[in-house]
Amino acid sequence: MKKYISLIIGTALITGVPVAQSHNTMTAYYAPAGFMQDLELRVTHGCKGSPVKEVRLKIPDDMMRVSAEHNRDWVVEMKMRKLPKPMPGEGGNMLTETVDEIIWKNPRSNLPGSGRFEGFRFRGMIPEAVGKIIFFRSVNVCESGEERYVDLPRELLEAKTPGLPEKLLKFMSATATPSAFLIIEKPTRPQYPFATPGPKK
Ligand SMILES: [Cu+2]
Repeated sequence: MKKYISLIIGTALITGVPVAQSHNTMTAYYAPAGFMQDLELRVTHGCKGSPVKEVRLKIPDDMMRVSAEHNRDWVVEMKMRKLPKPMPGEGGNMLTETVDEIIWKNPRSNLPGSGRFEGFRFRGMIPEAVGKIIFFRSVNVCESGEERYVDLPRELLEAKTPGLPEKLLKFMSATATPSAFLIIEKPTRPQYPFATPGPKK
């Protein structure tokens, strides 16, 4: 306990940003199961003060139909991966591959190493797994060095895990480089078009 408190303080001192923002995170921590959802990865600082020149985001295996928002400051690149078996896409055509990684690079100007944050926007289909927590691994490539936010919790964490808030906080502070997380929640209303039934339960 003491150790992780000193880690938090250490991080805050080094980066000069509030503790809650001191790593790459999802801007919103919750998303409704089965929704096509706008998502954003928030980059809160560079590598020990060095500006960020590239951000790489790994898409979780069970997230499909991913696209990235157009961006006039960063060159956006997508890496694809083959699906284990073809699956139906929008409009009935069969998909054989899906987005594996989104890369934002060669910006008009690098993101300052501290004091400013930036959101990297994309969208995708949230898996139909209410209560599951999915992790987005990401890497900040800086003018000097890189930070790989790729660590996962040591135990399975789910929405129903007892003591989840403390466990998430501990996960986010126990290592220097935790993965960003997203908690899948039960939709409270159907998605547009509202006349059709909502996502399966
Ligand atoms: Cu950090």
